[in-house]
Amino acid sequence: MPLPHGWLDQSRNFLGLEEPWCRPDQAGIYIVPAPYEHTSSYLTGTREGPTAILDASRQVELYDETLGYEPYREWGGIATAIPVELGMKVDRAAVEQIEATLRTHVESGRFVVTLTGEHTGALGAIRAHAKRHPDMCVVQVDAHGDLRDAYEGNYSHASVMARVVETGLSLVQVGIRSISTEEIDLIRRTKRIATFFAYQILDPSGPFQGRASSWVPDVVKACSGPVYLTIDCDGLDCTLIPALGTPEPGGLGWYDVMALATALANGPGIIGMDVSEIAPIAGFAAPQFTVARLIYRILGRVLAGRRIKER
Ligand SMILES: [Mn+2]
Repeated sequence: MPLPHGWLDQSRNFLGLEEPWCRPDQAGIYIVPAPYEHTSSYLTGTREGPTAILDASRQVELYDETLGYEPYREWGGIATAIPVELGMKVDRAAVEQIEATLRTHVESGRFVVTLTGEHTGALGAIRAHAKRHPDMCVVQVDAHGDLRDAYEGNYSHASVMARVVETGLSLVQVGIRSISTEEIDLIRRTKRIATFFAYQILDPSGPFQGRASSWVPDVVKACSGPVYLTIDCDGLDCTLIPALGTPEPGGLGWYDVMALATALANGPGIIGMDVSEIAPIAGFAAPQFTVARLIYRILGRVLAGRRIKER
């Protein structure tokens, strides 16, 4: 049976999965590229990020030695949708298009991973998930607060989390190390925002001594419900992932982000996620490979967390 229209085959899908493991009717996970880029303020190219991640993902090992199985099989497969068609849409219209497309995927009950360009695209995915999971909270891994009220318009990568908080959702920020006075004021005024600055959690001389085993439990405690995880890749250290729209040093390492994802999956649970802000560097695949591997490893932890709760 051919794949239904709208889904990518082994030559282009996430992990290069063959049939039947890439079929949307049986897969427990949907990967949805939404390559939006309009307001990138420094380096451009994030609209190429989703395809670069898909390309690199085909080199990711399918066995997860930390779990002892191949997560894609345990999920029933992973189906990859064709990219959301944005045409010339920008700002509100683009976000609404992403939300409308994501809504149908989320309503199917699958675990949905959105691959977007600039972080703004995540807003549509977050709104689509909030419709189905009104009790969810958003955990944001990011170097930037993204809480400016307006930055080159209301729909920008620098104000995307201000739009999220306006919808009434709680927000937990992790790895923040580039933020304005205006955003700090908003954090102080708003009870629904908890911010874990990079200097507090990652600096060995800070209050948590840079140990994930110290700060991760506090992040989990700050979560008010099941978690939607939005990963702006610049939240990770820019030496680990240098292909970014706005690179910042001093971010999370591989084992930091894995410790966080594992604790969230085993605790409040993760109900959806997105990844953004990869701006590929020609001839340099390591950043997008790292992101592809991160996504796959997190998908394994999400499933392992659900199994712990089912016991
Ligand atoms: Mn950022």
